[in-house]
Amino acid sequence: MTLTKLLKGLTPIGLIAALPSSAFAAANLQSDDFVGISFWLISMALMAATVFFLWETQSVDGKWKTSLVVSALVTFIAAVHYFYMRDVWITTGETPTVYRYIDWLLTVPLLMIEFFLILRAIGNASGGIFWRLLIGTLVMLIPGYLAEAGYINTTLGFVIGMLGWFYILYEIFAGEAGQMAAKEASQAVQSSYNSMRWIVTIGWAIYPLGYALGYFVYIDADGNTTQAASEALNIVYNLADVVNKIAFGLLIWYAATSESKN
Ligand SMILES: *C/C=C(C)/C=C/C=C(C)/C=C/C1=C(C)CCCC1(C)C
Repeated sequence: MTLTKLLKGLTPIGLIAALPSSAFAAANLQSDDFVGISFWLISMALMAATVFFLWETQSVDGKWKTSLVVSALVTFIAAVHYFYMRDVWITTGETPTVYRYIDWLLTVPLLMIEFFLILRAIGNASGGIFWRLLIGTLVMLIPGYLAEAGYINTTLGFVIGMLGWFYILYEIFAGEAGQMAAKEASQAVQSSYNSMRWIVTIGWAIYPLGYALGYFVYIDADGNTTQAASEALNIVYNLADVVNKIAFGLLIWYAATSESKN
């Protein structure tokens, strides 16, 4: 039993520890490269969070185990992408757009599953809710990628992406999902639904802020982005990930442990 538990805890650590070596050769992190340092710190925090969430599945009741595993998958996938993004930034000084969006494309739908699991704990959540949230996610992320990667105009990508985000907000506040949550549910489930709303409203707002700094604020006289722009964009996206992946996972963990003990 103890051995199984130990293995369960050690497997993710071993897996994650082996990953940085598969990213390209470790570059030299400069002491004044604060964006690079933030990539480094957050990749470690994401690994630690993964191990923590997996470990804690042992001490929560059945329905919460899945939620914690999903939180762990989010931080795990992000940790791997952070290793690569960190190397891109440190070796080239460029914004790791492709890795960033592949990460989001995987982790944001997982967060949607997380929301759906919370809703299901409240009552009979229809599959339609999940699909609508997923469509909102794609409308938010795909134009963002196309714009950041230079395929479409950055204002156009921003506007369409914002519409996708507003649609998600509509769904969780006023749509079927919002109405379901207003119905009777335990204290812990209600509080995790509320945290979810806060995260999607305030936590997610940090991303378009980073985008705006990167493409609309720190531009030079010719309208081109500057070094300050890519630094602002990356540091703000990184902080947003701490809030929306690690802190959000901790909120779920808090709800799960408080409901499991009484
Ligand atoms: C773990 C990663 C998460 C939760 C990523 C979330 C990303 C967003 C909420 C991105 C939003 C954007 C807009 C609302 C406008 C267009 C630009 C984006 C893609 C940065």
